[in-house]
Amino acid sequence: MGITSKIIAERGRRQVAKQGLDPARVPPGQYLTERFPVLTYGPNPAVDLHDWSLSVSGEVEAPYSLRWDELMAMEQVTLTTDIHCVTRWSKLDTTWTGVPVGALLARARVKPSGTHVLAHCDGGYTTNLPLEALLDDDVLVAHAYDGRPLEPDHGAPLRLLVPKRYFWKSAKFLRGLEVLPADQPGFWELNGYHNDGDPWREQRHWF
Ligand SMILES: Nc1nc2c(c(=O)[nH]1)N[C@H]1C(S)=C(S)[C@@H](COP(=O)(O)O)O[C@H]1N2
Ligand SMILES: [Mo]
Repeated sequence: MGITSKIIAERGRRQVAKQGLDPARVPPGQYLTERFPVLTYGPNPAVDLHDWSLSVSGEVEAPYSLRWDELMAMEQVTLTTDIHCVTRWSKLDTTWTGVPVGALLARARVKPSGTHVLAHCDGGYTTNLPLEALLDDDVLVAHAYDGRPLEPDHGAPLRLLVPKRYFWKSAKFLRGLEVLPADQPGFWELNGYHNDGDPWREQRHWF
């Protein structure tokens, strides 16, 4: 760990102690923020919900697309979780509503050949994850934050939420989940971010 991350880690530990929180909730090298920083590469897309769909494609028996009303008709889940950005902020107890990605993938019937998923976004952003990472209960396609529809800056109308990975894996403006027969790096993974991005192992960069 470098000197900067030591200082930040110390700051993080002091913050949790002061607030009576369990220090084990803050991954190494992270500090806590009450704000909700915005990190987007490029402009927010203009989205018309009448002309919007989410596709599930690739190594699946039954590829499909959902319109907005169809997605909203699926069983909805609200959960509270911590999020961790590679730029070192963590935010505790964030509350999200959406549909578990496991349910979306099950509906498409993933073939045995499907091992990874590339998330596709409006504007061309992509990010990759192993299939099993998306089957966790806490992984959603989320359309609401804190009981309110997502703001454009935070990925409206729909974003991925993958709390166990650094937040760049939580793709905003989500439009497609492509099941792949092999791993394929996404936008930031091609630009130096770690392929796996586990905050607990500080997998920030890989070159
Ligand atoms: N489509 C898209 N999704 C994205 C990004 C992006 O640039 N485009 N940035 C990622 C990064 S690097 C982070 S840290 C989070 C930031 O989410 P927030 O702006 O809601 O905090 O979104 C991720 N999802
Ligand atoms: Mo990020």
